[in-house]
Amino acid sequence: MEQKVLITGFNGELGSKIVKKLVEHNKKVIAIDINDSQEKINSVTYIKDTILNYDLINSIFKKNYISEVYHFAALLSQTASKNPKLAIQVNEDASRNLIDCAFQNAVDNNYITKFFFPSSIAVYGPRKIKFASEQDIIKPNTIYGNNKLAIEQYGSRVHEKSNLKVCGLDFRSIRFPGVISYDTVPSGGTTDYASQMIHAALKGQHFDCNLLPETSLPFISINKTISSIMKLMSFKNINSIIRAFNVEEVNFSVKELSDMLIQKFPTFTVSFNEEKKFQSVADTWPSSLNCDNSKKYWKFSSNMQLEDFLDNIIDKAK
Ligand code: AKB
Repeated sequence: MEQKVLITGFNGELGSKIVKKLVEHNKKVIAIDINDSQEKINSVTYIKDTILNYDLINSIFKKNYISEVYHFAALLSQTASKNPKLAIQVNEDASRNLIDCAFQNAVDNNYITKFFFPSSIAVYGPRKIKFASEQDIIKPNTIYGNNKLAIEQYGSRVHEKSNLKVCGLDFRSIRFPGVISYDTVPSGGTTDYASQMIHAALKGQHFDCNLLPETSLPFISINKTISSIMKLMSFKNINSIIRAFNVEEVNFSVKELSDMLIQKFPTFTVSFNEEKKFQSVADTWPSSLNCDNSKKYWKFSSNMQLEDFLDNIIDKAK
């Protein structure tokens, strides 16, 4: 039977770019999202539905040889906090069902399914720390952070169970910091201020920031995000007990970003009006990340300076 790749949330910021990468790598893709595809690629099978439709998910695995899963369907931090019940249904229950289906189908057919899960710096907390390692304090105090941690832990347990069987699930995850795109402005996330500020500067618009100037967070560009996912999934094996890895390109404070943007766009203006629901979350997330394990186990690398990082995004966004 032909091997296929299942991707959920293909219309999102990450999913939409991963679909294209998978097609470039000649993969046969089944793509599911609650929204219609914004563009159609011939070799992709598009399904407009929700991952809460367990009968659909189960049938996809029953009818296909799913060799890889990329699971992007999720509610981000601020959206999750507004809809805690839906966040648990989507971010946890549906994710567990997807993991279970992938595992059981692979065991029944005696093969391994690689499963990529996008986790988040939201799993860290409750204190803000610098240079956080994967083994650091993991007591998130947001719905979203608990959702992500729950699936990291569940996927890692199923991965260990599969190791004993030599078939089943090969669970791999990245704890993403704020992702900054040159062509999309996300909403629903605590780190979204950075993308929103950059795009406001590009459009010559005033920006009213919901985080305090001294708030530092780690970030990664969309291009590095996509290349990191593809790199992590390209390895035959990741010989690590750690299954969820840190990645970071740069880290900066709100003021560092706004000062650099004002330097590049002299007419750009910024005001600061703290929104407690955003600030209270950002105050529990790390200021920066230790990526040594990612460098060691799957050769992640980055030596980007903030100005170059920003210039790359601005140049692509123009
Ligand atoms: C968010 O801000 O909610 C996301 C994330 C860091 O997980 N961008």
